[in-house]
Amino acid sequence: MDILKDLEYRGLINQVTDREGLTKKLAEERVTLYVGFDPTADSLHIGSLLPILCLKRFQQAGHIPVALVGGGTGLIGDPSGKANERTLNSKEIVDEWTEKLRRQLSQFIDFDAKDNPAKTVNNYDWIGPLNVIDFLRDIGKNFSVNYMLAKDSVDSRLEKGISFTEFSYMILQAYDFYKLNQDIGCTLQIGGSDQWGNITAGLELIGKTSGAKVFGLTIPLVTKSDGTKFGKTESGTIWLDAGKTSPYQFYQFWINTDDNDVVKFLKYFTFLNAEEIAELEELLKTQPEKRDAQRRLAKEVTELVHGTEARISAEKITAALFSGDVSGLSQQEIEEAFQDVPSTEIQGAEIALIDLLIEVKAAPSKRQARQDIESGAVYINGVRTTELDKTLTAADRMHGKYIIVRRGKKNYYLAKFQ
Ligand code: 545
Repeated sequence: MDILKDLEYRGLINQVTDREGLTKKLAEERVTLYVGFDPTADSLHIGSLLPILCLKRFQQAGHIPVALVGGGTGLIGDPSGKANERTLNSKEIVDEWTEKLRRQLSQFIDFDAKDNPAKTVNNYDWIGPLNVIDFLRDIGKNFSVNYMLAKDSVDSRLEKGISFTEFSYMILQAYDFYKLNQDIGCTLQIGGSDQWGNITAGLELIGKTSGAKVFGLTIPLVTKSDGTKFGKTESGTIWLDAGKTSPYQFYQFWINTDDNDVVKFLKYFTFLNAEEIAELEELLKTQPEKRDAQRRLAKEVTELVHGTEARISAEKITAALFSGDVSGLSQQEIEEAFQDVPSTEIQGAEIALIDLLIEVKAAPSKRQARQDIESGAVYINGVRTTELDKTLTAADRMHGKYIIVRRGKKNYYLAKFQ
């Protein structure tokens, strides 16, 4: 398999330092490549997913992926793509987040592959022990301030200001590439397009010291056709940690992809091949209302990140809320399904249906509540209920705890009992 051809097909190549040379090298030998992730949060988010999946793509093509966690660089702060100076986090926090990211990254690459097992490294291991005199003499001497000022990450900050700390960041990332080249023969660094300056700084340092031949490749930053930022919803960032973004929310994010973006995202975020993607593209054209492409995208990515069981459960919740038949949902599935939906704690053992509709804010007044019940717009646990003076008892609760109220086609409310 020609990995660069596959990346090209997927639209995953932004810039390459020496395309021809790299194509040849990848065809001739097993290449060790790396991507770095700084612990700027306690979890990776879907912005990190594209480079992670690229590591996986390279591994599937027989190469050796290295995921670097920036336990050292995370203490400094990369100015690339950032309009403002970052606030520094404490060493304890950076340490804790480094470990969390390392564990998260590990789920995507294969450490037991026979010929090309993956590795994770932490750049604190070599940046931590560096002493300032050696750093300035042995590494710093290879960079002219003029060269550094010309980098986008610095140039774009000159007006607002940039600390010496962040200004120096590129030298540390360059040193990482040098170290990984020396120690484990790493010859390719990849990253998002915002990393081009830091990656080429590595080539500069290696070129001036050992002179080894190394390569850099960037992948595009993900954009959406409507111009809004990828990876955010009203409820915030889409994290890879199931405790921060539930698998159901994660699945919803993907299934809501715009028709104009879904083919691009299938290429970016799944391992489906060109034929399978072409089939889905055809279905998108002929029967867009079925949303087969979105459904497949959500399925593939949720499974990649959260596993089969969580994916099946997310599909089940989605189908239940869509059809209205919520009776088969487990306690955990109800909690997940209604995480973003108004839920109300109800005191007492029994409650009149009319009062319940008001309590959960499904109706603004008793008059409206009555009207909704009579017109058949009200469903309790998925069952249409037209009985005006119905009282709900413990027997009406799902799992002894919940009553799911629906008004109309898709307005859901959750009542929670003690
Ligand atoms: C550090 C040392 C190295 C090589 C790379 C680095 C990290 C790099 C950087 N990368 C970004 C990042 O974001 C935080 C993710 C965790 C919450 O800052 N200097 O660490 C992103 N990166 C992935 C892609 C990126 C980039 O992890 O490269 O472009 C996003 O798509 O912004 O030796």
